[in-house]
Amino acid sequence: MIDCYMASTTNSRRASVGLSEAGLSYTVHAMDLRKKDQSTPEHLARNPYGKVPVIVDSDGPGGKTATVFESGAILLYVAEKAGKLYGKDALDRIEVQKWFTLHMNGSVPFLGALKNHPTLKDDCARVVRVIDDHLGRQQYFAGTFSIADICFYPRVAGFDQSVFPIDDHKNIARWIAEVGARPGTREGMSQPKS
Ligand SMILES: N[C@@H](CCC(=O)N[C@@H](CS)C(=O)NCC(=O)O)C(=O)O
Repeated sequence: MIDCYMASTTNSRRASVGLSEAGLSYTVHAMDLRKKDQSTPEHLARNPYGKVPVIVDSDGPGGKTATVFESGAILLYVAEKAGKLYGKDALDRIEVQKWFTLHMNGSVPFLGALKNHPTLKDDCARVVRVIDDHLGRQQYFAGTFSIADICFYPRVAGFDQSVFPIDDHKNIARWIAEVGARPGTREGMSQPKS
């Protein structure tokens, strides 16, 4: 059984979309960040950083319980557990790893911080141009839909266009529409229900 501790945030939805797309069943525990659910002793035992998302898998490696924090680590865990979403072969896995790392270290933090740090506009424009060019050449970041797509999608779905006009980039807009129509992605994006 997998428990997913999450809130209505883009970081959290990276976890729920990953779980849904991997076809793993999970129970959502909605955390109220305003009430500081993330700072309780119970949650700090799951994640000493006191953040969401966190997943707890009672059937982890060797049948032991695995607790995973950081949305990127959660996606890697889910892909490995399910044997899905991690490239179609060894070469393609390298593509997944490159784009996953670029998103986690570059595009996602830049776009997330832009609203409060307008000086990041040039950095955002640069990385968005690279992403748009790439998605003009292929359907997904790697050869098949993967965690490289999932880690980026919640950040840009419904992105505030007045902060950055991401929808003006036609290949990214095409990719957002396609990924957003996937049943697993829709299911994950609809969490938490309450
Ligand atoms: N790098 C972390 C970021 C997680 C994060 O910042 N979570 C926020 C919600 S989006 C949070 O838990 N904030 C509550 C707090 O910092 O007390 C990840 O990707 O999981």
